[in-house]
Amino acid sequence: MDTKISELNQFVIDGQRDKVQEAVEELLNNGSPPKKILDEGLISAMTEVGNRFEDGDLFVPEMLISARAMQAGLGILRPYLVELGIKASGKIIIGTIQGDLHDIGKNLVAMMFEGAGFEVIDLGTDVQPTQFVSAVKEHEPNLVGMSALLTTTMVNMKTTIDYLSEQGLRDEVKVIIGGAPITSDYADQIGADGFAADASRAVSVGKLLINN
Ligand code: B1M
Repeated sequence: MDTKISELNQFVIDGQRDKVQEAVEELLNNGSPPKKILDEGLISAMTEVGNRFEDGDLFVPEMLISARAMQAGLGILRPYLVELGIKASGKIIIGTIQGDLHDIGKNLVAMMFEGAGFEVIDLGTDVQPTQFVSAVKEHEPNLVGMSALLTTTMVNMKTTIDYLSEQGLRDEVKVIIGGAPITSDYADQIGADGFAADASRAVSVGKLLINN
């Protein structure tokens, strides 16, 4: 990895947003290929952040700060990637389930997917089953991600999965769920394809589900 790219990598890990932006601009000005900046500068840094989080060496606030720094760099890089027609690793529609307004964890999951090179369509909070279904029809994602923080709203995940089936879309997507009250058993019980306990594992599970 060249020096500038490894510096960028470290700025993302350290969550230095301004430095990340400057480094991406400098790399682009010096002719570094946008795909290399994405893969070696941003995505690999977020992979490392995820690994450190899973090992307990880094916590949610630091992961959020890194994710925001990564997003700042991605903001500069995005037009170049669009121009090159770089294909995302996958597409995920994500939202906090109907009746639930908690979005800190969901946002983190969304950012980690973005950091892994996914196209992320974030439907926000209090997302009705009909909204998930419309979004699947419109965007044709590989993955649908649902987050719930309340025992009273987690049941709406099943309603959403059932509605996807009713609309003939269940086989078109893999469904991954998470949030504080969610367990792997619950995911099995309601017919989800995957469960993850945290944002970093959500990406690993999502990639496995779509064989990526
Ligand atoms: Co609320 N709240 N809250 N709250 N809130 C909890 C969840 C609660 C456990 C607090 C408590 O009583 N101890 C409790 C739920 C009890 C229960 O259902 N068993 C609770 C309650 C009761 C409520 C209200 C009903 C309170 C009231 O009004 N009486 C109300 C409900 C509003 C609503 O949603 N309709 C309410 C409101 C709020 C605030 C608005 C004040 C605020 C939310 C702000 C926001 O999100 N923008 C809030 C907060 C902040 C919390 C706590 C304190 C923190 C949640 C959080 O952000 N954690 C929470 C207590 C707690 O969890 N300790 C609590 C940090 C975040 C990074 O973690 O969201 O778990 P988390 O996400 C993790 C994993 O779960 C996982 O990855 C994330 C990162 O590693 N994950 C996924 C999450 N989604 C995933 C999706 C995946 C995979 C992994 O795949 C797609």
